[in-house]
Amino acid sequence: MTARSITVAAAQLGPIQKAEPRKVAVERMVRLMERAHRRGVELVVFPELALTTFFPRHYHADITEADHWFETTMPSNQTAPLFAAAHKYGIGFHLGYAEIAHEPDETGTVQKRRFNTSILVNPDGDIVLKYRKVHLPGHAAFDPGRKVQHLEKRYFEVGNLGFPVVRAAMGDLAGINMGMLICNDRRWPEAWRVLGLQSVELVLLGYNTPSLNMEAGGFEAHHLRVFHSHLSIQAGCYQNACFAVATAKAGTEDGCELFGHSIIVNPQGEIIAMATSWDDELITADCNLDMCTLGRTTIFAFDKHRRPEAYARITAQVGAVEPPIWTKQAAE
Ligand code: CDV
Repeated sequence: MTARSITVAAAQLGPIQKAEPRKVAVERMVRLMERAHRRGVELVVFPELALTTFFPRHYHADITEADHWFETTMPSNQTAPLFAAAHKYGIGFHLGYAEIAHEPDETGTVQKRRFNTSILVNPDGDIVLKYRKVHLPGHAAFDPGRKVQHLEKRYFEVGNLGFPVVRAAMGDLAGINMGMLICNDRRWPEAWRVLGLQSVELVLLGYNTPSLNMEAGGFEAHHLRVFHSHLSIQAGCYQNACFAVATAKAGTEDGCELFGHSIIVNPQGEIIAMATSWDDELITADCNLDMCTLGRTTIFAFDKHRRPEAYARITAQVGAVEPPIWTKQAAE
């Protein structure tokens, strides 16, 4: 029996400064796709908000002044070279970008809506999956107490597509179960489990994470930032028996340091490739998807061992509540 295998790449991007036009960012990405092709890669994963600087660090009192950071069509003239490169080299790609969509809101009224979005594109240029970030970190109003703003809650709505998984052809394989997370989502086991419950085999994930915790009231050591990122992704892969390609934007962008450390992880939770620079860098791995079988037929055979009747709090409650206080009388 031949293995179900795909060669994937995390195409880490070095910093994209505020003044850097999309054209330059796209040229850098096309160069990474050329390099990927030379290495036999079949699917390339770019970071979150890959076309511009991480603009939620910049405050605009009038939100429409931020519209130039968003894409209104995909592909567009500026992003078309990515689709052309995918076609030329026969590789798929994952792209994170800021999306403006004119769509009905919950009342049915068509509105201009803004999302932090990622798409999965096949070599024919078809968008086979779209995801909109659910876990938006940061704040909505300017915070004078912060050295660097993180205004995702100002510029984006919470994603309204859930956590979809699609089975689609990619590389030499007729079908791979693929899903997506965006940056902060990777820290939430609920998000991974929703993907796991759809038999995801490959999770595509882009991120922009500062080296310093700008919110930290107390001290948080530098190295723990990378540790927590890797810990979350490795746990997500192990507990859901899947691979992940997690791609960072790295280096000093608009004076703010992003820690990079892009990784590819297997269903055992092992890191099988890791970026070591803070620059444009391609890391690759051969993923034998048959490796997903062990976890999902043994320890994490969901159909045999999950106990949803004991998990009601997961969907019934948002914040944590205090437990009852133990007293001797009550215990008797
Ligand atoms: N872009 C992000 O979602 N960044 C968050 C930071 C702000 C903590 C992250 O979880 O990496």
